[in-house]
Amino acid sequence: MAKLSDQKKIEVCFTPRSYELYKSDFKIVVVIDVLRATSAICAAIDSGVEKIIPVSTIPEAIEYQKQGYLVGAEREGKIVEGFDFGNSPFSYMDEQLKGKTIVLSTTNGTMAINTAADSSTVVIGSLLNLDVLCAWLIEQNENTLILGSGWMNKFNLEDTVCAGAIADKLIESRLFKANEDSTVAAKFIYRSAKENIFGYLKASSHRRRLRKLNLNEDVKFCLTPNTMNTIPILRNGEIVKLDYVYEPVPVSFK
Ligand code: 3SL
Repeated sequence: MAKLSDQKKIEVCFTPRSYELYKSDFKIVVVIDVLRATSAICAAIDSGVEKIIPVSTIPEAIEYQKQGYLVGAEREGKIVEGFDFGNSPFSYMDEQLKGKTIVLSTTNGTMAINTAADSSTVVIGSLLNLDVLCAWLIEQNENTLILGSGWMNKFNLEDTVCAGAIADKLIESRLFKANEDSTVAAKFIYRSAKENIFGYLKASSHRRRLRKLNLNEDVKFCLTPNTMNTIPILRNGEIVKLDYVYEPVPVSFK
């Protein structure tokens, strides 16, 4: 076990608006928007999309579209009229998009990514890449902040479950410690949810919102942990695939 004084910090910030309160002293920021922006980004990069440029506003997205870029734009769960895609991970898992650059603007997720862009390292997390991300974070052994995208700067449950899963694994490694109650709360919420995340989130506001839009398949996909071994990373304003080889521990040795 690392000496207590050598342990690195792992903390959770629930919303982009609180980021200023947390951000000092963290070398790595993990941005999550489980439903659905960061899950869609993980799926896209894992499927061979070369780059994603996250933009916060629709006018910025329009500017890129005028320059001929493929652009995805989502607001309140729906595709914004006139754009190529919305925010469904399935739209980005397409052979034809291999090697392409896509510009993406979503209600909360891309804004959270851009909020954290001043940090020296920003990586994209979701339940889909949970284990690979935790393995990489443990190897980096740096103070790490998990930034949840929330919903319009309010707390949300699905990002908290995912943040709690990451925090729990890092704390279990004994190389990391948490001081903030947000991190303690996220860890306990994850532990209550982990046996059936889909069921646990049944009453959450965003699951209800997406259910009304008939997007349950997207939700099931986004809430299934460890379906990919890809970590997207923000470099100079563009999200690309981090070069990292992950060797999962076989279940029998866990
Ligand atoms: O808020 C966001 O960035 C989106 O992920 C919301 S939605 O899942 O596409 O509705």
